[in-house]
Amino acid sequence: MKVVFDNDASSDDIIALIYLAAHPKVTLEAITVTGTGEAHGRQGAQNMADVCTLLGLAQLPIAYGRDTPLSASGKPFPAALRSAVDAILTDRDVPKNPNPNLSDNAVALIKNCIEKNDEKITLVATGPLTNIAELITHYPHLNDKIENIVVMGGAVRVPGNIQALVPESDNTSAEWNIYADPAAAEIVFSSGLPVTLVPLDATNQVPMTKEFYDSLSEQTRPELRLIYQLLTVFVGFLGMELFLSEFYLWDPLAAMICCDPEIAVMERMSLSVNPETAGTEEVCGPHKVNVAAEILNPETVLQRLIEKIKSGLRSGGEKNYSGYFFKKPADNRLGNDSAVREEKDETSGLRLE
Ligand SMILES: [Ca+2]
Repeated sequence: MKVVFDNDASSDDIIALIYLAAHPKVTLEAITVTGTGEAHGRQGAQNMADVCTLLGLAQLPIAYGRDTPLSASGKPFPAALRSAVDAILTDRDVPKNPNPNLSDNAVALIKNCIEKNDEKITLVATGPLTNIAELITHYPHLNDKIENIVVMGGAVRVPGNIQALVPESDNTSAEWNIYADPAAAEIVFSSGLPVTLVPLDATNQVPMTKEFYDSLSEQTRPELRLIYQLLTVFVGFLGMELFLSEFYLWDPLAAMICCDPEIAVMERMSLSVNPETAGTEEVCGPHKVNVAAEILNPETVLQRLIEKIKSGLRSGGEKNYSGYFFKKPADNRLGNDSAVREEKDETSGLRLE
């Protein structure tokens, strides 16, 4: 499965990227960052380039998109949150990518990826849909080369999440990725293209658990340690109780359903975005999308996420990853010897630190 990962460079987008990079079914063709999401486009793209270095994908093409929504009514994520997300990798164990393959035209990058490939491309979209909507608006002749658009977004039969970031809002129906650019979401939902939507209805079914968080603290792989560090930021910010009740792995679940759709029960629905509220509503319409309505065995999902990442990383050679993690400068703390030390660690039970 050839994937372009369009995202907004927040913690769970990064975890989704780690999952996609490790999944044996997936070949990542490019990463695009929307300028209308949690991170600012350029900084978000640089951050994703840095994570790619950790994953051995230092030269993966990355681009960021326009910083204004297609929708006049689109609302930006709160400024303080955006600044925090821009700084998400500060003090993390992630090497800087000194020479990223970075450009400023996300839509052109997706277009080029689709055009150059004989195989159809799957778009995984875990931020506002600005880039994807622009693509399908300007280049409709490429529609039949899009295998699927897997979207994390919307709240169909459950409340939205605007008040989680803006408590004074009276909006109880919208989900942030749609709220930030409702017109873009409407274009995607009504496009007639194959769309798989992973809304809050699905992500709410996989709550964070203390056991999962604690188990990550035991992991020594740099990628898994990064996941632990990213989650620990939220534990520090929210406190453990709120972290466990309010934080979900929204974007990784979309990535998992993209790769293994059998973990969800899908319902076919026609959806429209309410122009007043940006809520995602079931309507009678000609085009239907696949909506992840129910997660099967939700209690196994978090462990499955980690196991898939671990097994994918172990077979890294198979995916031909050849970057930072597998050949590193000797003076870096994630240097060559750490892989050796880690292997010993897996057998001896010793911790790296
Ligand atoms: Ca996201």
